[in-house]
Amino acid sequence: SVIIFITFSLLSAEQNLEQGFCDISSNSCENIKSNQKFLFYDVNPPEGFNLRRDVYMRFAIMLAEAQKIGKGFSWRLVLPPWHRLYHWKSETSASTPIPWSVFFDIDSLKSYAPVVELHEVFSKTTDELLEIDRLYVLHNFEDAFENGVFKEKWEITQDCNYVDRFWGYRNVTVKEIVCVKFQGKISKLWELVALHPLDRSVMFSHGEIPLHDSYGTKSYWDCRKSMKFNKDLTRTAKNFISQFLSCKTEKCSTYISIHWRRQDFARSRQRDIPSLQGTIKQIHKAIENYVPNIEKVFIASDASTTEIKELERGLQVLGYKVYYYVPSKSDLARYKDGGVAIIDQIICSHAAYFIGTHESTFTYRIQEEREILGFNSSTTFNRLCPHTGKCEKPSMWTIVN
Ligand code: GFB
Repeated sequence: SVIIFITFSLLSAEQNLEQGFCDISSNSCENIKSNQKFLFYDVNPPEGFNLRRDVYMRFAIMLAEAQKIGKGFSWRLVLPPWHRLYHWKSETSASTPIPWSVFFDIDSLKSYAPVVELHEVFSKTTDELLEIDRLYVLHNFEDAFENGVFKEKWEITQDCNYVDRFWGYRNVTVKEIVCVKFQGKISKLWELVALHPLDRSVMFSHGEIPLHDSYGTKSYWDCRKSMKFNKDLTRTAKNFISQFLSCKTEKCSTYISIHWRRQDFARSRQRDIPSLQGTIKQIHKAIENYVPNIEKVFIASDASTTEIKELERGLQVLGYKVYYYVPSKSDLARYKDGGVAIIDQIICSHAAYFIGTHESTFTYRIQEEREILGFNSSTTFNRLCPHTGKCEKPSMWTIVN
């Protein structure tokens, strides 16, 4: 019976190993942990930085939740390097893929989910060549509703396109490509992973298609809290706040902040945003109504210098002091467009009052940061309104601790 027992436990460990699952209490776990499997993903190329942060959270929560119920211990989420983002226009962001550590505190990310940088995976490969076992190219069903009902489902299909960018790396390839129509929550992706239990590396393209398992829950906020920024970026933002906005505390009472989203957003969503003169009036009105003692206005924006100068002049005429963060050449080279945008977000997060742009994910991430900092939600969920027509209040996604 001893022999039978040993055979059985070896077999089950082997099966577990194959499936990438292990029971936390079993001895086989250590063995499995050393046999890591890698889950890669990428996102629709035109999507911006802050939507991508949300997609990261969906995957990070998928892995962290699987671990909580004692599954998926061998899987590591590979942080997809930042490469050629549409909104990043400066030369310093142009060609080389950027690791997550430039923008985020990796130890903090790791405290929530089992993540690794792509270069850490490369360091485990031979010949600096990475061959992913299977790539699932996700795409939407033509019609999300069947007889008016939204059902979670997936279906393997014959054809789909994958422009193999692999985050700008030429030395990454895949062995097999599978096209899948998918709709539903992200944890449903485990069903696809389970189709090929021997796979040790799996990739999902169009990672933006699967939905959050549970948006706004404690897990969501635990993950969100772990997305701390790179310490250097935080230090630079705080120095700016202290030097120009006269505040040395977490919650400042000395300035109001505005996220004024322009560029492609201003072109494609004209019905949701005010004109430049309208923006000036709304900032003035908000200060008068809610923070009448404040005279410092911090503007975060992707607007052209001409537009910003015009906004500044309009506010100065009304007696305000206007601030915006302009990186030195060396800071831009170090932080890149992504880091500069994060510095803008951090400065907005600490203000006494914040006004954002309707449906901009850049604004959403600032609102979350302010929830984490403990601001009263009424100082956070405010938006610039269009000149005419409806102006719905932003949804309040308040923190769950
Ligand atoms: O972050 P994001 O997804 O926000 O994309 P939206 C906007 C990008 O523009 C940011 C830059 O990641 C920055 O690179 N940007 C915007 C800014 N506002 C600022 C700012 O105040 N300061 C600085 N420094 N940079 C969506 C996109 O953008 O807008 C979609 O995700 C699409 O792809 C849509 O383009 C129209 O949610 O605002």
